Amino acid sequence: MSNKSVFQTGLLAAGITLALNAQAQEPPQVNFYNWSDYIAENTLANFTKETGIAVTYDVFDSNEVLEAKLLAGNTGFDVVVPTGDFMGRQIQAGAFLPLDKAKLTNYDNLDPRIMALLAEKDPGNQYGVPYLWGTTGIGYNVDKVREALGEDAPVDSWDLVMKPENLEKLAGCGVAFLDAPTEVFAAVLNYQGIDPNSTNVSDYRGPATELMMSLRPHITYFHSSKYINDLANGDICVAVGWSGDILQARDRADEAGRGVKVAYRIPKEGALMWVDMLTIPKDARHPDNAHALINYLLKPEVIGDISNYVAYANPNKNANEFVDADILNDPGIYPSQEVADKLYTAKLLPQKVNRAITRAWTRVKTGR
Ligand code: N2P
Repeated sequence: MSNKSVFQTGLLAAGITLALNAQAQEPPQVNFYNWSDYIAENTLANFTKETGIAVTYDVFDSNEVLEAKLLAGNTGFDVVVPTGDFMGRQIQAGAFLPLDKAKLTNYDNLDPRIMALLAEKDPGNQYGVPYLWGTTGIGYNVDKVREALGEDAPVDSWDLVMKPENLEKLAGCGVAFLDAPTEVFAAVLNYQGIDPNSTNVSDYRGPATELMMSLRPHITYFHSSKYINDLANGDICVAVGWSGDILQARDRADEAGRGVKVAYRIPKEGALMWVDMLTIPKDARHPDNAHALINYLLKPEVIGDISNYVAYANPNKNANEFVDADILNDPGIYPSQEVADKLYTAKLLPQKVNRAITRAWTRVKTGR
């Protein structure tokens, strides 16, 4: 070997050593992609304090957005939070790493009834740990709805937002619908007396799209996070939205003290109940730290505190002692058995139905 190449080999070796050192010395980190308004104020800082793992935190408000990233791959995220039915189809697409349950020492805190329900979408609960759950119902401004529709306003029924003559009267004070096609179509089908998990493409293209088209002129916007502040500020008076988000709006309105009264109802005809899932993308770069974060979120006191902060129920059977009484006793968060019996869940639908839903939704949103 010439002197020159010895020199080069030496340089190369030094370079590799440097790179390895850099990797070893890279501060431990985890990249977490979660729903907006879905964690307590100090959760992540406390996790970092306890484990030394820094968290890069990013938020979304749509399963479709998360799914597009996951299926494209290379998201850069270590923990993501799809809703149960979306997780089911993403599992089939090979999107996740299986969980290493030996690393999840707090796993036994999970409620076995919820785990059994989830096993329909995740056989053996191999890929997902439930985070929080809630319902998709109606949030409203108590006074403005009374002004628009009178004392008999049907606030306990989907009639409030699915009868065009009612929605027309509410349009003046502002109406928001979630931009969540699978959830809104399920609510519409259920209202029409059709299976909310219909696998019949014509149900979506036909009656469900027709009803949405008749409501469309009275809907101010479709969006899945803006309605929290808008309800709280009195800028809209009705939202088809998520339980905890609407209850956060109620609390923000109360804190602002400007007399805006917000309420949430699970309509009497029934509503969608969903569970959001902690999962690890298959190409996650920090899978050990992802497990550490999930294990932290499985602690009763940690998830109890999150429920208090975001007004969503948790699936942790040992957390109730850490959850405030007004959260535990709120029927919009932990529904009574009678109401729970009317809730339905989203099943995995055939691909052709998912495509029909996407197309029908584009028609609904554009009004054409
Ligand atoms: C949080 C909304 C999460 C519920 N803002 C969606 N499943």
